[in-house]
Order: sequence, then structure tokens, then C-alpha cells
Amino acid sequence: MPSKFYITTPIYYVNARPHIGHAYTTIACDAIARRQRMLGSDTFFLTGTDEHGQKIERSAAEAGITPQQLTDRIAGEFRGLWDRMNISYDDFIRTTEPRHKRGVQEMFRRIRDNGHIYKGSYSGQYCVFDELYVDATGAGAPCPECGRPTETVKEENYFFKLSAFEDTLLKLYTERPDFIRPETRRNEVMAFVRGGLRDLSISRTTIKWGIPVPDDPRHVIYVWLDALSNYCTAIGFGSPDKKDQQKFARYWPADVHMIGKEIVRFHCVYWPAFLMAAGLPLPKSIVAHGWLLFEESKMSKSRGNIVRAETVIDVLGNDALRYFLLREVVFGQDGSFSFDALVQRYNSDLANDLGNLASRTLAMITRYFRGEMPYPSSVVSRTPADDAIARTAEAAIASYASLWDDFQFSRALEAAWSLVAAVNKYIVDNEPWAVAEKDDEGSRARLATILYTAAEALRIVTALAHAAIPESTARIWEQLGLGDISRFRLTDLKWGQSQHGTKLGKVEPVFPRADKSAIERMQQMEQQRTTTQAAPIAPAATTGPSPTTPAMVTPAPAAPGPAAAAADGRISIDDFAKVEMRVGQVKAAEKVKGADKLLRLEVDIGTEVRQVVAGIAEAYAPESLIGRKVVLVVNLQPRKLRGLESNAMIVAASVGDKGLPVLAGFLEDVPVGARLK
Ligand code: ME8
Repeated sequence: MPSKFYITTPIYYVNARPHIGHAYTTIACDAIARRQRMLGSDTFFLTGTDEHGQKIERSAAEAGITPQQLTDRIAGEFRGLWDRMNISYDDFIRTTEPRHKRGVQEMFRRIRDNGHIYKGSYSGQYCVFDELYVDATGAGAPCPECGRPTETVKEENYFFKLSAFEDTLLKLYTERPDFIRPETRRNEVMAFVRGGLRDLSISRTTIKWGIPVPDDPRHVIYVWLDALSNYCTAIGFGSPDKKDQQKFARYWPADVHMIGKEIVRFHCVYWPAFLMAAGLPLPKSIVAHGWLLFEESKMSKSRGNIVRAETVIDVLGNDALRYFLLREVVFGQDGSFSFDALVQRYNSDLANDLGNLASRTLAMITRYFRGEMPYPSSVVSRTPADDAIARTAEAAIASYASLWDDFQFSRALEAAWSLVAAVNKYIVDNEPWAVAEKDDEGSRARLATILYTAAEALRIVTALAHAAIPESTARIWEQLGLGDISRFRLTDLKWGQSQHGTKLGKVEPVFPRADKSAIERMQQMEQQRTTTQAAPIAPAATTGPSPTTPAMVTPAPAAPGPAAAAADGRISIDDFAKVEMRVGQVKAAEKVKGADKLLRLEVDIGTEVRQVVAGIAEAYAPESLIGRKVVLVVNLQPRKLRGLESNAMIVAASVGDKGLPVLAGFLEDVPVGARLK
């Protein structure tokens, strides 16, 4: 039986849409889970949404909908985004599901039956944002965690005897140094516990949106006890079903709870105490990463400085976002996100380094060896440089594994890319294109060895990087003629496994270079997303143009997504057919007040005249457009820009460093209303 590996993300609150801070944790867990699967572990990867509590109750009230409506919508957005990002989660738990409710009540019962719960009355301050009881005095006193004003809570509660766990917890942190990672967080937690623990109120009577306390339904269970229990309830805890019980026995305790640093206390103090009180084993490790910063502060909805994962993946694809986050951010520390750094990293490491290695190696094998892996003689025409690459590759395999296991993703990828750099240099130094010019047998053997060496190194980097950038590496693997990479076991990876004679797959570029307009497009999309999604809730909007589509200068509105794109980002003809593009003629045009980039147009599309708001003011004077024929996507849901309803999207190329729009048009005369197919 293979060993098991159980990893979890935090379950995200549904008071806000997902942004790349959430994507960061989820991507890190996904990459870890994928590598574990490649190593042959029986892996279970859990994510989900945290749907109860005062914060959600209030957000729903503010949006004028029921908490259930709010949670259904936002949970759908999280799940939809993870699906679109190819996140390989095995289960998605929602805390409003019956299986969770049943499990949380069982958790409460066990803790109570073991004598760790008593009834008392709480009078003190509560921070709704953090869902945390805090030591502060006086109405409105600032929360020591987040600085927001706290609220006075005075009610009868059930209390958990947290104070009794002080010594046991300290013993745990000392005896199991890997329980909290990294070290800095462990030290903080130890200092906090040494400072003394107070009993914790674990029920509320003044809120309704929660799970009732068993046998006392006037109370709902404190949202953090409810939320933390998801790690157990999702794998069958509290279920009467035998299969569920076996599943829980198989996967619990979790190997890794991955979290952001702001929720360390809940996971490293409350959670182990709850588990000990319930008589359950403790997770093996709680790993806290730092924050993703944007414009120098933590990316968060309340600060309004968020970037959506959709924006990046629409323009550069999933792997660009994954690679950037794993490579650029030193895991455990805060890291900055910027579109410039993202594009720079993408171009240098993916488009240039790996992309070039793949395309030139595979193109030369196609050209000089009819697309079949050449035979590398171990004797004839061999040089020390060939063996040096083999040694570099073996070293990269070893250091990648140890760095990755230590959650040092950035350094692990750096190790793999040092092999890429070495092979690219090897190719330049050995000039296979010049060797190919010579006709003698020795040169032919030399050429075979050089290209085999390059291809073998490419295979090794591809296998190593697969967990981090699964889509592009799956394509390179196929191009190497190796079939489905998910069948490959990393435990087998070593130098020299490529078989000569293997027929390459169809060779195509995997990382198209991003020009500067990519940055503009992302900024523009982000700006437009912020304006149109300012309202707290709207239906999920997780689709948009693929990296190769022309720039749409009026962005795609929120619309139910088309069928999921294939793993390589391509869509079917049916997906394309859903987009109705027609020729229109501009009848009126004017600038939009207060918006430098926007024009309001009235466009005749044959059957009617539509109002369109388009971001083309920097490139076109309004009067120059009157009478001009343009291409419009006409079957998009209407959307508002600067208070004006836009009823179609104008199609344009995005050109030059600034990504200026150039309107699509025709050389021949075309009738107004003609459909583009
Ligand atoms: O805390 N940088 O949910 P949440 C990095 N429901 N990671 C970030 C981030 C940023 N700027 N912003 C969010 C909750 N995250 C609770 C958890 S678990 C039983 C309950 C990630 O929606 C990071 O993982 O506020 C952080 O811990 C989590 O999202 C917080 O998500």
C-alpha cells in the first residue's frame, strides 16, 4: 500500500471573491500535491470555503441577500476559479454542507464529553473581521490584530478550557519542532502561549448563521471551531458510514495544513488544543507562508489593492502565474506582486530559458534526425562537457527534492533552472548547427550526442518542474515523444532514460513571448474588473480571452463561462461559435467625461443601433470614427462603465509597447451586420 499524504488549504471566507493571495496558497498546495502524486503517494488534497459566522451574516445583509445566497455564489466562484486554474483538489468542502455540520457537532460533543467545556458568560470585545475574542477594553477599542474597532459582546456562552492546555502545547512545540513551520512562526506561537492562555468562548447566542450546539440549539458553535473542523469532517469524521470512517482512519492526521501567517494562532494553538480535547491525533505540520503584497501592503479586499488570478491567466496562462508565485516569492516571507515583475520573470525563465531550450533542441532533432531521439555513443565523439551536463542534471534532481521537501520552492526551481542555463550554454558552446554541416561519421555521432544530451536534460527539467507548471510541461513531455506525463513516477527519474529512436510528438512553441502590451492589458483588465465588480457580490466571472486572442478593448463582462479550455489552453470550435461577432458602423462618437481612455459610441449593427463604451480614446479622435466599419462582439451581457451601459465589445489589436488599440477592419467593403465566422 503506498504511503498517504493529506494536504489542506485554509477554507476561504465567502465574504470576498478570490484574489491571487488565495490563489497563492492554493497553487502552493496544488504543486505539493502534484509532486506527491508523482512520487507515488496516495495523495488527498482538500480545499473549500468557510461560510458561517458574523462576518458572513453581515456581508449578506449588506448585499441585501440571504447568507445562503451569498455563500452559494462565492463558493461557486472559488470552485470555478480553481477548476479553471486546473487545481487538482480531491475534495471541496463547504461548511454549510450536512456532512460538515454533523462532524462539527460530533467534535463539540467529544470535547464536551471529555470534560473540556463549561457554561459561563462572556463580557468583552470581539473583532468581527478576525472572528476573534480579543483583550481590549471599552466599546470600539481597536483590535490588537487588525486595528479595526471591536464590538462589545455580552452573552451566555459555552467555554473551552484552553488554559488547561498551556503546558501540553508548549511540550508539543518543543518535542516536535516541525509542528509549526517556519521557525519564526514557531517562536511567535511559543511566546504567545508562554504569555498565558485564557479559556475560550466557543458559542454565540446573538448570531444565527452557524451550526447549533448539540442539545442546546439557542447557541451556535464559534466559527473557528466550526471552520477548523473541516479538515476532519471532509474526510469522513462524524459520519456513521463505514466507508467514511475508513477514509478518516486512512488520511487523518493531515500531513500539511498550509496557511497564511495571519491565522497561525487559530491553527497552532486553538486547533491542536481542540483535537487533544476531542482525543484525536494532531496534524503533522502547520506551514505558514507570508503575504503577497501589492503596492507595498497586504493584498486584501478591505484595502482594495487586490489583483485577480483571472487577469493573469487570461493574458499569460496558468503556468505563468504559478511559476511567478513559486519562483519569485521566498516561501515563508512576504513577497511583492507586480505585473512588470511577472512579465519579466515569464519572459526570462519560461519564454527564453526553458522555451528556447525546448524549441531549439526539438527542432534540431526533427531536422537532423527525422524527429527521432538520436543515439548517444558512450565512446565515440564524447567530450567531458557531455558528462558534465549529466552530473549537473543528477545534482539538480537531488537538490530539487531536498529544497522542495523543505518548502523552498523558489530555490528548488532555481536548482532546476541552473540545469537549463547549463544546457543552453552547452548548446551554444557545442554549436550543433555547425556540426550538422559536416558530413563525416564522427560529426554525425557528435551531433547525436549533443542533441541527446540536450533532450535528456530537457526531459529531466520537465519532470522536475511538472508539479509547479503542469500544463506546459505536459506539452513538452508529449513533444519529447514520452506520452502522458501523469504516468511518470519521479522516483524513477535519473539521467540516461531517454530511449534512442523515440519518435518526437508534434513540436510547437509552448511559451509565446509576452510583449509590453501584456502588462497594459492586465492593468486595464484589473481596472475594469475593479470598477465593474465594486459591488460586493455578482455572479461568477471567471472567463476571458486566451493569451493569443486579440486585445478586446472593452473587456468581457461577467458571463457564465464557456466549456473549460483544454489543458493546452485551446478551445473547441463550439466554444468559438458561441461568440457572435458582427460588422457595425459607427454613427456617433464622443469622449466619456472624466475617463481619458473611454469613448461612447453608437454603432449600427444592422438590426439595431447599440451604445458601446470602448477604451480607444487614446488612439482615436471621436470624429474620425463616424461612418467607420468596426467589428463587435454583440452577444455579451451588457455592462456599465462610468455609469454608461455598454452593449457590445469592440475588437482591436493591441500594438506596441503601450498596447495601443488598432481597430479591426476589412480591405473589401462589407455590409453592416455581416457575421464573422
Ligand atoms: O482566514 N497573501 O479565510 P480568508 C497571501 N476562513 N495569502 C493570502 C493573502 C495574501 N495577500 N490573502 C489571503 C480565513 N491569503 C479563514 C480560514 S481555515 C480553517 C479558516 C490566503 O478568506 C492565505 O492562505 O481570510 C490566508 O491564510 C487565507 O487566504 C485567508 O483566507
